[in-house]
Amino acid sequence: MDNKAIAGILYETADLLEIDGQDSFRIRSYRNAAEAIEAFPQQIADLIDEPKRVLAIPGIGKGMLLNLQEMFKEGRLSLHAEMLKKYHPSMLDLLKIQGLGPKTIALIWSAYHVCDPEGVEKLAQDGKIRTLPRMGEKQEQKLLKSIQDYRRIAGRFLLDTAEAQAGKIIEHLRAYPGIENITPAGSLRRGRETVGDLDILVTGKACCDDEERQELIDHIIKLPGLMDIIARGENKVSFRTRGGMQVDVRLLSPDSFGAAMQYFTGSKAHNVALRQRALKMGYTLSEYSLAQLDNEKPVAGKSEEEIYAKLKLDYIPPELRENQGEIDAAEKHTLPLLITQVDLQGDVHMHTVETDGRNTIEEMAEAARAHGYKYMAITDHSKNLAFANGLDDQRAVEHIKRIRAANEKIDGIRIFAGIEVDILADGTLDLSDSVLEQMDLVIASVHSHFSQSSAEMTDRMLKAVENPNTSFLGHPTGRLLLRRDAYQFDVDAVLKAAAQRKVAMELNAYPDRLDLCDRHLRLAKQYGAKIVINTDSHHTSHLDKIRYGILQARRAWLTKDDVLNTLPAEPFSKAMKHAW
Ligand code: DGT
Ligand code: CA
Ligand code: CA
Ligand code: ZN
Repeated sequence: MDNKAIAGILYETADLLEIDGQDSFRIRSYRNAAEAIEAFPQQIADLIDEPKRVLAIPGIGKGMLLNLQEMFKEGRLSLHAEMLKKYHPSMLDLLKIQGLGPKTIALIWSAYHVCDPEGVEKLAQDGKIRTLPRMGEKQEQKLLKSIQDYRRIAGRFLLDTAEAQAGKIIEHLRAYPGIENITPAGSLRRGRETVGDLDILVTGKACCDDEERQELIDHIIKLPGLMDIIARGENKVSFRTRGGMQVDVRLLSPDSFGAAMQYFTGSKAHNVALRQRALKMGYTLSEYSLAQLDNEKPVAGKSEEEIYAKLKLDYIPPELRENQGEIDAAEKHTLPLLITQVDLQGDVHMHTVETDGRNTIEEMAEAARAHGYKYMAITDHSKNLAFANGLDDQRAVEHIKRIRAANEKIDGIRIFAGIEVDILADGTLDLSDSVLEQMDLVIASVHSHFSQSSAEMTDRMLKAVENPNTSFLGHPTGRLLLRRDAYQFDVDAVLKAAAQRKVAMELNAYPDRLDLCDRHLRLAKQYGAKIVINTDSHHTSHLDKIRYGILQARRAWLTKDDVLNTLPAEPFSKAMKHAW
């Protein structure tokens, strides 16, 4: 169990205790422990045999230590299981509905003994929610919409979660004799912002013989963390993991591996278009091969490259396979040379212990240098973000001095002094102009008043774009994937204004954000707005998450030239002052 999984169970336990009406002190102890573990930089699994080190984590007492030990030993927490037995596991589904907290769930339960999304939806449709204490027609309508949203996102996973799960499967199979290749296909390979189920393709000698295949499947289903088997066949097994993710593993002979990669990478829309093209050229394309239409003789199948080549197309990178014009472009040899991770010369959005980060300036700098970056920026929060201990004018100026001093001290990387300043409700920035002017770069971000009207939010963002100190807008739409929608505003208007003022747009690579999204990035490029790709790291380990941003940039057809932090330090710093 990793920290995220442990924290998840503790959060759920806290919520269940609250539904159960238990005392607030006990509830808080579970929530505090969950927060502490979620943010803890080391894996608890590595410390669990050293109780002293676990107890040294703030928020973890003796009782919580026993809980953690139980979780590692039994793979479950008995209190959590008890509560789910007392109510019903569907309570956990209800808790995932945005805006439906333990208090309301308890209210619904005590009035109607209903605890599943469908049941609550029915109650709302029948007007039975509005009659509850503290509820009304408006809350009832909001709840109905939240249940619809929940349906849309349920069963999907963030890219990093999906990638980690794929990694575990690859690890589990790596040493198995007779396997040549194990690779994820489907939406994960295309880098889609969320993943439904995992599609894993396996090939090698072990996949060529009926008996050996069954032995391999016997091994696959010994995967740690596998919960139940959904289907098992001759060359395929589907199962669910404890985290609720469905995985389809397919075993393929090397002759058809390329065809299978092509087919199972999708997208479906891309495949349909490609198959039509094949038919027009006298071929048939399947998951087994590209073959002659008349005599069914295979002409390609070992690799994707040969399939695209036979179809007279340039190779189409997986990220582009969404039937958004890529087949035409591949035919005309006009596919863009997509940006890659090595093109990036710096990461310029990160936080330190001065606000809500976990590491110092020096630690972040060393980690960024180890990443191969030529420059970076420290961009802590401003005072409006009180819970993050944001900087006021005076602390911001002192922080600039610390950043400059670190830059002097540390060789091999240039450290820019920056800030992530809040865009206040009226569109002004949270710090004085005289302070912002001293920064090498200023990220302007919305962190509050998300529910303003679209007109107000648009004005607010336009005002931030017009502020001469703004270098780029941070996570411009504010969405949190699978959790919170983007706030309402006129995206086109803001992108156009940004292009005109030479204010850039961030592609925040943090897997919960991926903001701007691929569609908006492509729009930004159309309008001539430039992009900066950053991790928004709050810990040195987060710098790795840049790859999820690169995937989205590639899905948006972006090249090196579209992204400012591919520039060397000098021209980049000028670009942060609107000169490019
Ligand atoms: P997901 O799982 O919802 O994140 O999205 P995908 O793209 O991974 O979709 P999935 O798992 O249903 O299927 C994996 C790939 O297999 C898909 O991208 C294309 C291919 N595929 C699946 N079903 C069909 C189909 O009916 N027709 C065609 N042409 N391709 C299909
Ligand atoms: Ca899939
Ligand atoms: Ca699938
Ligand atoms: Zn932010």
